[in-house]
Amino acid sequence: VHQGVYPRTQEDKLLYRCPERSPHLVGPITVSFSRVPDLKKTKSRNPLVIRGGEYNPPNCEARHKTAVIIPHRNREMHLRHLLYYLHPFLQRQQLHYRIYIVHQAGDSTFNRAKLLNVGVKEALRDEDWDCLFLHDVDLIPENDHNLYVCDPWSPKHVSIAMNKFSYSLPYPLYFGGVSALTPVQYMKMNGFPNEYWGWGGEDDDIATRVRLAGMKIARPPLSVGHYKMVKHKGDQGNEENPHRFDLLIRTQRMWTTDGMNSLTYKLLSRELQPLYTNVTVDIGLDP
Ligand code: UD2
Ligand code: MN
Repeated sequence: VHQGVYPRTQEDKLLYRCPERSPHLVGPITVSFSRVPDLKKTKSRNPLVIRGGEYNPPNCEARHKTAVIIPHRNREMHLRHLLYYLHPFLQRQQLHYRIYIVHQAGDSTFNRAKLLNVGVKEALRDEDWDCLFLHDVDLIPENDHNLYVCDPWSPKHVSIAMNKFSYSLPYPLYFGGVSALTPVQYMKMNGFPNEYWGWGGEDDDIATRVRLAGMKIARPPLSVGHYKMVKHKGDQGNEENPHRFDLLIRTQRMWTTDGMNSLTYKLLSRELQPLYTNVTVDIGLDP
């Protein structure tokens, strides 16, 4: 009905919701890591992104608002690759979005899942996001039909076809990489575990929590869930977690008491960078 007519004022905007299918989608995207993009250049290519890494479509009212939450330490190059591709990708989807980097302070053992819990808590203080995207820093989506919106019924595992695993799902309950939950789904499973320090296991714990909380894992079509991971070695401070198998046996007993309801941390700073909000946090030490 409103084709070709653009809202001009804030009032107009309320009358014009974005179309159900964005006209800006292009499908498959070529992702290359041959040069590391400069943050200033990425900013100038995304002039409508405001401080803190937030965006609203200029000509229509977004149907969805998504927080992208990225656990991070010492991966600046990967972050530059991701921001270069992710900002235009999300804008083509006509989303209201904001990118949060959750930075673990200090150099004690890394804890991905706990950082994600912190990110969710901090993001929900800003806005009533209707979707939370929990996102590794080194994974770049390769098809913009992979919409960064939630499934209202089920937690969604999104990075299902990666170059790293020859573009197929490595095993049925795999939940690593990128996932998307509504805040209600996230709280229903008491969030993610806080007790996995170091590499591995936490993703399988999360997949089990989904089931224990009475939900199922949703996935996009395989052709759409394509991701390219930047090649990397294991990080210092994120060595394989030797306790992960012991922990995984206890998920059923632990999930109701370890998670969002037991989360403690010290917020050290919150900076509004041009392309993202940086949350620096002290999450304590590996016991
Ligand atoms: C796999 C999973 C990941 C997680 C991990 C085990 C995939 C694609 N991803 O990733 O979701 O389950 O295994 O814990 O299968 N990070 C930092 N700095 C560090 C260490 C980690 O920023 O020093 C962050 C960063 O966002 C990274 C993520 O944690 O992408 C996962 O760590 P990884 O990339 O080293 O682990 P990987 O690729 O085996
Ligand atoms: Mn990785």
